[in-house]
Amino acid sequence: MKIKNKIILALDVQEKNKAYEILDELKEDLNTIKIGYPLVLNEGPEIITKIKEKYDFKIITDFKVADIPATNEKIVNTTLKKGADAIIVHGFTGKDSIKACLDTARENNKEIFLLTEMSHPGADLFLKGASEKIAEIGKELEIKNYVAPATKIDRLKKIREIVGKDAYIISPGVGFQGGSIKNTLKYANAAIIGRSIYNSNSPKEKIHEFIELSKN
Ligand code: NUP
Repeated sequence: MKIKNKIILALDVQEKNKAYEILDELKEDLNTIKIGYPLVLNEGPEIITKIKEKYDFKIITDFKVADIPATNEKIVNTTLKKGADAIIVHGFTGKDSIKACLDTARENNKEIFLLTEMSHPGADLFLKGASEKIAEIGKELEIKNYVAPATKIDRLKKIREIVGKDAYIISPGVGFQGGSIKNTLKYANAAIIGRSIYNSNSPKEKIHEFIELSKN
């Protein structure tokens, strides 16, 4: 997955017309977007198919899949068949649950992103102690793609050390949550950015600011 400008837009608006408005504005600057529950629960899962048909974006669905293997398989299969290119999967549920997602994605010729550690402060209580183990399970299962936090650079660095230089890490928490794009891209392949862009008066200017900051 080659991500244009190393930025993935987290499109957490809830109305499809707002989503289209932002995508129309940013379609030259991006080739990958992330959508999740805020948009899909409001507009229905067909929104994944509609965006895929209307635009040329890679779509990562942020459903943080976290169930038993049999249920994970159904969630992943349905999501990918709607047109998503990849799906984000929680790691704390353990190897069998992760593997069910991985196998289902492979059957669909699509990908999973394994979520190791989260970007918000509260995640430190449980996930900080588990994330290295989750990354190790990912490596063992030969998973290529990971999610790790831009707000905790030392943790992002640690996850990079575990998964290795050839793994693909995408990182949320830049901008609104306090992470710096420049520091994040030292260890991550791309930054996930939501509110700082879609809530800005000019999403286009804002994304160009991030592109500049990532270079300086
Ligand atoms: O650890 C995570 N932190 C996080 O913010 C894992 C995530 N998937 N996210 C998502 O990234 C979050 O749900 C939102 O869609 C996006 C960050 O958005 P923002 O803080 O830039 O608005």
